[in-house]
Amino acid sequence: MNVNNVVITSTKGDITKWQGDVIVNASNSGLFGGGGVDGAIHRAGGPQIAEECAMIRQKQGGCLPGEAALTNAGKLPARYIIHTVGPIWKGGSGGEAAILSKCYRSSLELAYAQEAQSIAFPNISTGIYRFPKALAGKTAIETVIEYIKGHPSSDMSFRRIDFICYDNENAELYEEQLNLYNDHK
Ligand code: AR6
Repeated sequence: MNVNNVVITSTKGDITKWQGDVIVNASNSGLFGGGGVDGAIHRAGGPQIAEECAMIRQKQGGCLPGEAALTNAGKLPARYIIHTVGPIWKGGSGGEAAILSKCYRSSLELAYAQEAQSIAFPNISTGIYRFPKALAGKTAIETVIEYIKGHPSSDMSFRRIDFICYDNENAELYEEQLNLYNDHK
């Protein structure tokens, strides 16, 4: 779909194969690397990424949930990795959706500061952090659309925002939800 000349897509696949300016990583507060998409990004990108994460850790002590930090992309076919920390799902009454929304906003702001034209997001928090997939997808899409609508085209570096879904459930949810927004535009 297209919002103010920014193309928003969802694709099923592996984010480490994505080519563009910024790949977003679903990291942890210590930026330590881990399992899931974080593990895949560090494995495919090589040790340069973890080295820069260690420098950020030394300087600012990592990231709180909702925040984001930028590193090199190592061997990956992108210019940067933005590491954001999603909320751990604890039933929903702890502001998890607001924190998840902040992850997408912080990442877009950081990417915009690098004049990124394209950015790829995984389905943050929907794996090891157990955030319900439907609510996470709705939150992600709404936040991205709001961000674009809140910035005039002259103040917008992005041409393309891609959601890369790894599992079938997320791929189907994103396709459905993007179609829904398209129909109601
Ligand atoms: N490409 C795209 N998406 C992927 C890939 C991939 N290669 N691999 C997994 N996913 P998760 P979280 C999807 O668990 O829930 C780590 O240990 C996966 O299907 O990676 O935010 C961190 O260090 C799911 O939909 O991240 C943290 O400790 C989505 O990525 C913790 O996990 C997110 O799942 C973060 O948990």
